[in-house]
Amino acid sequence: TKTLKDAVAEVVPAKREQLKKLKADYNDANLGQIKLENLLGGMRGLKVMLWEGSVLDSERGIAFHGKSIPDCEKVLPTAQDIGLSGKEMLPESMLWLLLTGQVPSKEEVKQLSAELASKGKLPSYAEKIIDSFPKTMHPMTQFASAVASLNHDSKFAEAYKQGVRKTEYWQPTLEDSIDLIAKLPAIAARIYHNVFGRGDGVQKIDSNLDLIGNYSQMIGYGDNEGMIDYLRLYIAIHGDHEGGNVSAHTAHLVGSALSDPYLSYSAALLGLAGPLHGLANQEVLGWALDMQKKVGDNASESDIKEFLWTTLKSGRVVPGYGHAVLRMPDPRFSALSRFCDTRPELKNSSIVQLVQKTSKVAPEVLKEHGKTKNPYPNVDAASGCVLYEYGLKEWSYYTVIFGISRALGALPQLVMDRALGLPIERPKSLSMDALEELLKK
Ligand code: NMX
Ligand code: MLT
Repeated sequence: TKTLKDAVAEVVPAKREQLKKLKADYNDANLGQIKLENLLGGMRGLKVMLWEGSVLDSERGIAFHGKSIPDCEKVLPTAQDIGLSGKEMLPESMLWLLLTGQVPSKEEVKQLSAELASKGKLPSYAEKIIDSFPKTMHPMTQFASAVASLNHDSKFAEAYKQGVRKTEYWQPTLEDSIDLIAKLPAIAARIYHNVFGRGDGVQKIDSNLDLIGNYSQMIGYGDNEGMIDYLRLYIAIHGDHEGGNVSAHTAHLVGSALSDPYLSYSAALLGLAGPLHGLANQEVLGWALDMQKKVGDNASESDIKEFLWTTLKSGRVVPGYGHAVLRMPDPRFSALSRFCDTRPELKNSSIVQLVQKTSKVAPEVLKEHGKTKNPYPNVDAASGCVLYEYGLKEWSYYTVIFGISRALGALPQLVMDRALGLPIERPKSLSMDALEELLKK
């Protein structure tokens, strides 16, 4: 059975060759024009980043190395496949796919799970740092700070100091990335325990469990099969959403300065903590509960519409709706909804029902409102209500779970950036005066 490191080592020469050929054949090719509206409009649509793990199509949604979510659900090994219980794909399987472009065998996933378990314990200095945070500090601030602190042990930073060759940068980057992914559950669980008093408080790791089996155990859900499988699905499908989203892009940008994976991913988490990005899943739940208070159970469509209009007329965005790229309901939303349909405990939940009903009504309202380019639900519309129904009701914690996931995509790209020797990112900026001068010519 191949290790993940062996599998990546096999892929690197072909990727280098592909880049060489692309440069040789097309270095001067035009990928489109840059208009002023791109510069002023958040660079939407500009093809200016290389990202191997996934590509987002506005009409079809995300594809991980060409595989849609339903494709992944068919082929990626599940907990059952490695001798545990649970039918959803494992985040370990997604990580393998994102790093190598290949579907791992059951044995490879089992071995990766064991490797992550063996590396999952936090050093005591990191535990002390986490324990020193005030309980009132937002869990995402704690998460990003704790991740940054682990750069104390970075193998990449050490290797760089020792003068490692550029062609070998990817190797300690991969080691740091695997170490970090292994430790994210324990960091997240310790924060959960400190802030909300839940979970075992000691982040014990069982070497026979998968990454999320262990995480669930640490946050007090070790006996809840539904929740464990939900977390596996959630964390697998939030892993990557091509490169331009704020968190992934930030990891890539910071990493381009050869900051190690801990620093790069810490920065990514700080971007994920914004309400227009990952914090939206916390916002959705608060908003949906306000709606529930107002409209009650079994709300009518017109009550929901009225609530939506109240939100819009107050000048706020409807959280969980719209997207910078997608022009369709987010396939991740559909995958989570499908999960709800298969579980009786969720199907009958009033908050899950309200969220589902809202997803039928909101597009019409948002179309009538006329601003949003995409009136459909994104993944955040669905993710929180399931956690809430399973009893994880502390929604200021929800984005931390997203943060465990995004490492599965952002860190593999960092490995690839180093394997391909991509340069420091440094786009050109202009002032308005400079723009006027340029455009008048
Ligand atoms: N509710 C109300 N107005 C919206 C919404 C929404 N859900 N989405 C977009 N708009 C407005 C937007 O504020 C903008 O208004 P203005 O011209 O006054 O600035 C206008 O519609 C055009 O925006 P778009 O081009 O459609 O969207 P953009 O690409 O700029 O932003 C989001 C994308 C996702 C930031 C935006 O749709 C939004 O704020 N959604 C709500 C927050 C959310 O769910 N974020 C999670 C995204 C997914 N994730 O996990 O990161
Ligand atoms: C994501 O998963 O990063 C979000 O959907 C935002 C994006 O893709 O821009």
